[in-house]
Amino acid sequence: IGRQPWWKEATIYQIYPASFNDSNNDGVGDIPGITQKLDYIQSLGVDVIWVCPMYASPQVDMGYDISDYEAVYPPYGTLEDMNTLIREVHVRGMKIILDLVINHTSDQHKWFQESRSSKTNPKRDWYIWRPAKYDSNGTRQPPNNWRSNFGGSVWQWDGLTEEYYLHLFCPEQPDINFECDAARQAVYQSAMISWLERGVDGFRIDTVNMYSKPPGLPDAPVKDVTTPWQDAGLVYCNGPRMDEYLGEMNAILSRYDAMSVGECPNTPDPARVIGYVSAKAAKLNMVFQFDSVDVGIGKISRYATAPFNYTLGDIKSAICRTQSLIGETDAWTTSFIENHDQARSISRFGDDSPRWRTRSGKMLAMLFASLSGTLFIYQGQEIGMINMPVDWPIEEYKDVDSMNCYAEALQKHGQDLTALAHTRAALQHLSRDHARTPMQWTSRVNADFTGEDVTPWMRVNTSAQDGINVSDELDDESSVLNLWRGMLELRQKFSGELIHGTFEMVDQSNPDVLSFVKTSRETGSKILVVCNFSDSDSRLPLLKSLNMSQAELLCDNIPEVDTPRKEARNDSEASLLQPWESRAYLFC
Ligand code: TEU
Repeated sequence: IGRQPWWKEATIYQIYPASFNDSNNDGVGDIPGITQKLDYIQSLGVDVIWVCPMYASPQVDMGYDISDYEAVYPPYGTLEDMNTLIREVHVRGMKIILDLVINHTSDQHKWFQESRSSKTNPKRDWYIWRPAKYDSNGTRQPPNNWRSNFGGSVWQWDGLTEEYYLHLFCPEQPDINFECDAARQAVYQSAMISWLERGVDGFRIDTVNMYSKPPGLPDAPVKDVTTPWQDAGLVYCNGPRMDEYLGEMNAILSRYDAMSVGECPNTPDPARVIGYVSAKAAKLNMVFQFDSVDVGIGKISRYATAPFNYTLGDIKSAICRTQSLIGETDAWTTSFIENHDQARSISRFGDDSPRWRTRSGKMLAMLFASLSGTLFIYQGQEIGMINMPVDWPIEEYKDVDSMNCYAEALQKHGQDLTALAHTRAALQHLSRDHARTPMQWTSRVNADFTGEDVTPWMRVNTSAQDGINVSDELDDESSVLNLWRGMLELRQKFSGELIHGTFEMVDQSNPDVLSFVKTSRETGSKILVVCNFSDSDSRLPLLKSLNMSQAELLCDNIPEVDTPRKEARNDSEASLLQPWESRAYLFC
């Protein structure tokens, strides 16, 4: 295999600055708050932190609407605080990556202010402006039928110069025109080079496959007849000049030995993904595919779904698709199930009731820590944080996506309470807000995220008082937190199997148990992982290819049940899996 790049065996911990740790008691997390917790993060076994946008921003989309790439959002701190964070990360032998959000800027960015000021402004072409179309009644219409990711049309009419501009997300997030060379170079300089010069070690690249728009901006096929605005993800992602732009960006990153992980939605074709992440292609080191986090979301739109609308088979095939990138090709992949855009995984794929939340959380940790690729953990995932309680009112939801979705439902269904209840149930299950409640450090009021007398920007989840917090879990050997620590150690010790190994799903048709074998390419040694995704007893799969009498139990999520039972594998009791039980066995 030769010398591996540093980012392959790294475990990366994602930090959402607003909700991580508030050092100055203003109710909002901040950069000094992150620096204070670096020892904690390192003690987990983490090598790299990824800090979500901390740039100057009007915060319409929590900092993914940037008004100045080279300034810090004042409530989070200063450039000096960033310098300190970068330095303190490096002192510990860790690395830091930032979010690179360049598909769009904020409408408050000076580039856009200039661009919108007149049709002849030199920066007019830095954004995507189009004239109106007129229908047979002479009514003004946007140039095409694309639906914005946050609802409504992607086109915003600008009265001053009487043209529309394109925004794939909020109207306050106008898309940059990557076809304009000057705009591209300014983006690279301001958003990338300025931070690489400050010492950051790479980027998580937002919406990485949306920069090149399809020529002519053609209409999307009509899937939803109840609205003029159609999901156009497959139309506007992966446009013809993507490889060229990513090649330019990769050339810059390579000069700094910096890593890249791109967010790659709407890309069902594995060949297209491999084109981004094969080493030879030299575009991106790895991407986040959406296969696993999209399990159970609505087909027509994200929240148009009933909770738990999936089978274990859907999870299995999602995992197979992303794991298959590592194998015959020189591509690399990622393992993750949470981030700031996803509800909590225990609430989605485990069971967040008090009875099973710890056990199912540990099972999910064993599963995702055993997959090949670079591992990402989202803040709070390591302590098994769960969704906001279902009895919280809609006022506790803050995300623009949730708000727009609810407003749309109100408009569509008015006083139809059943339809509204359906939307509310979908938000209770899937909303991005669940990932954004403050980090739970202790069981005290406000969980020590901020002072006890402060009103935090989002309400602290009451589960902090039920044992889901760092302080209680550090003291508890059988906590989700300590299982994650154990798994991160095993991941380093058995990196040949767990990080680089080949992946084989076994017992594929079993509707309750997910089982797979990881094999080291160097030694041939194998690790079998079994996860019972059900709240009743199941059985270990019968695998003719593995000699169970030679298996060594490496890790399991019910250590309180005596080990001899699990090791006496020839009797039938040993093959019994309890609800949500998971085990990992080594075969040397
Ligand atoms: O998300 C991009 C993305 O693909 C979203 O459509 C995602 O599926 C959505 O958030 C689900 O509701 C990135 C960021 O991760 C997200 O936080 C930003 O809001 C978005 O880009 C715009 O910058």
